[in-house]
Amino acid sequence: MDLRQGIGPRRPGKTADEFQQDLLSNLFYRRGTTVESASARDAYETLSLTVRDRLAERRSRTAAAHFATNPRWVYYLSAEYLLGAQLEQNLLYSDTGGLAAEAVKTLGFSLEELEDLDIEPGLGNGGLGRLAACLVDSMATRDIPAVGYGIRYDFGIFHQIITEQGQTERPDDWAFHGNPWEFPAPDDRQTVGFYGRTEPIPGSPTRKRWMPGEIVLGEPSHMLVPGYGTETVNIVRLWRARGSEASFDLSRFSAGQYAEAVQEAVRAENISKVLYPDDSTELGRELRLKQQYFLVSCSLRDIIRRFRLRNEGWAEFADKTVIQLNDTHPTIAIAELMRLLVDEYEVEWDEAWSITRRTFAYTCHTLLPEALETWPVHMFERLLPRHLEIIYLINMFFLREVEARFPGDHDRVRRMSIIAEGPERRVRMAHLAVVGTEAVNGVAELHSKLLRETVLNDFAELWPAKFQNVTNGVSPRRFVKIANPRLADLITEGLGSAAWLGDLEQLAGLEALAGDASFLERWRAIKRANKVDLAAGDPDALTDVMIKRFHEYKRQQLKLLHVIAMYHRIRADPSADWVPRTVLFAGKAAPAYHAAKEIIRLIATIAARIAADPVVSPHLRVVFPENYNVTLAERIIPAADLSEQISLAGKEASGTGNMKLALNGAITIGTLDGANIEIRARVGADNFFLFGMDAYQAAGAHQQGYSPWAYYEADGELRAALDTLRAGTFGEAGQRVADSLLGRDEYLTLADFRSYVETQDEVDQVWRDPLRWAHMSVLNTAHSGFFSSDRTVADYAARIWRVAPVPVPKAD
Ligand code: NTF
Repeated sequence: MDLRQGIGPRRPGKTADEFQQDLLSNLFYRRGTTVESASARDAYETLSLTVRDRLAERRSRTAAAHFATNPRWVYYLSAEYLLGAQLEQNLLYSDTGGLAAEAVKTLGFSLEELEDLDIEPGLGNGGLGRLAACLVDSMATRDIPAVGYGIRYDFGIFHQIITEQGQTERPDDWAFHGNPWEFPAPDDRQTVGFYGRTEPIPGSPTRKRWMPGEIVLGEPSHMLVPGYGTETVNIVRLWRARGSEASFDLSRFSAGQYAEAVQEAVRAENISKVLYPDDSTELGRELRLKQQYFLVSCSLRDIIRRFRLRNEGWAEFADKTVIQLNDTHPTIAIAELMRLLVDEYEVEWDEAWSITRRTFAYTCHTLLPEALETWPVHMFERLLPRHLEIIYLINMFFLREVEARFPGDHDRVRRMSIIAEGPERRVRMAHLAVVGTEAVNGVAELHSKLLRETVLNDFAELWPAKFQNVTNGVSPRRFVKIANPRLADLITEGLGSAAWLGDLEQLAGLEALAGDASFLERWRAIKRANKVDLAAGDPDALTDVMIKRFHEYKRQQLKLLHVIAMYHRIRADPSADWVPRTVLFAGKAAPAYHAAKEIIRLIATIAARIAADPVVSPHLRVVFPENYNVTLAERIIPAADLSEQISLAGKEASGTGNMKLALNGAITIGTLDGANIEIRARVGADNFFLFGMDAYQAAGAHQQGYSPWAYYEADGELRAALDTLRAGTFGEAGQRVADSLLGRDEYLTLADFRSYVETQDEVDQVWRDPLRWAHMSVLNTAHSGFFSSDRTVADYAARIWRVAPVPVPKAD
């Protein structure tokens, strides 16, 4: 029976009755329960399956269209995906929200109740992982044939608890109740080797045989990624590690050695146990490299399997395949593809290298030297002996090329080598990523420029055409329509159509309404209602939010110095006409990053102190909702008035929270860093609170003898804030934060303090004029259309991937 001959599976129906019937069938036949005994979770799972079926039907048409077209594919390799909760998005993308709300009533539940059971898979850390989720959404929305590959961690990013002691971490067993959105695909299981040794193959100078010492299975499952306003449904395929059958030692088990009997299987399964295992030990670091190779090895074999379904030979591989490396984590893929081609498929080295280079592209997401990954050569040699040999060969040919271009420039050769020499030789993954790819891009204009001028300068001189910029973007569906339905409705009404959700530049039409007093009043009322929902303080107070990972370069400590300055001012003159503010922090710190955790602890102390102070608390509140994740972001962003984007210029590659907040009408206070610059250029300098030094001023400061003490001496208000911390008024954490600021102040917090506080005073002045504020707010939304991830994906498609959309026909 050929399904494409018209005899296919029964299509899920479109009417309310059909939806209702499908829901009941799923409750009986797939959940195995009845209406009378259905729990909320039964109802949630059943609804999810009913919605999923509708997407699965679109998926089958997508696969058929892709198969018939044999297109060029995008494969996105990422260690992280922060997909967010699935139910609401899938209701929106399948246009079944209304049907679902009615149908679940018959089971005795409301849709909201069931949405609360929808857990987000926390398979990422921060911006990098959420960007991956926005890009796969937009690839499907743009009809681009794509698969996102990642790891199905058993435990995602930790669950954060905040107490007055600061942050504690609990494991996040996200799939404890199961994950109805996931399809296991055990037949596509892959085998991955580690350790062992290599052997020459007689008669072949470049081929080798690798005999791994450990074998692990990679078992895939996938989640559906529907496009918005289109028929395409792509997938994200996630690998989970399993021991092979041989990893269970029956004889030991029979002898009562139960732990020993399963130890090999446990070791294998540890590979996909947690996202970013602690890397403060050698074992932890090795586990991370193991994860990276595990992801890459499974994914490349799957990519080759898919290629071979439609093609023969290798001539077309690079024309049909582009593999995007999301930062350096999957960079070992370059050596792995070489190994597969040369050792397993017997392709000549030069041809294999040509294929490899044309297949990959690399996105760099940082400028911080400590975030550019390197691995000790000795670890590589033990874990991936064949890959190290291949990297040496790649490096040898590459350095010859450098020598030929720059004869006698030995220093350049040393700087550019993939292997860093020194007491401990290390493999520089970013260098491998630049050498082995066709395109390299940064994630905002400034970032791409600084990459070319600083960390990757030698490479940009060698291959200027390779370097590009693709400014990040965010999904307007998730971050406006789903997160902020009131605002989405007003925008749709104002623009006369909902087409902006698929073409965000249309928001520019709001400019015409920015002078309309009644529109501004409604705009304000929505912000207020969102604040009431968030329930984080007085809805009439200025809601000042700093939501992002905790890192010293992002400078949460600068925001705190401002809070302490306000605290002092209010205490000194309680009856003055203060602008009421709620300062909201949210975000996680890496468990081993002690300085960042001190800052969280200090925030918790200050928040409690202010709350207990009857003089200050009517005017100022500090709140710290715990466990920041996509779901919490969707509640905070619509309620924000002021968006804190205050990193030291030159350190934040892009930022994406800045875009989400501007899109929702928050006004940015920020430095000339990352995408802030592009936001300001679009929303207009008058609608953006700029402060601080620029990246070039910041870069020279330490060499020019920067002294935090000079700022301390010169600024009475700063001195008072730091003295309060030093005196221990806000506990030991405060003392340590002050010591760090007065010690080295790596991120020039004190240097930017005065400019920051003065700009915050300006913020207060504007806030006192509510219509002016609302006007600025509308203009922020109106001019944020550029920051749609649909535009980002269109940029990648045109300039880096060179892929064309493949439309999927509608069901007849
Ligand atoms: C992050 N990089 C950057 O710090 C953010 O500025 C940027 O918005 C996101 O990537 C997405 O591009 C990283 O997380 C990493 F890992 F590269 F440091």
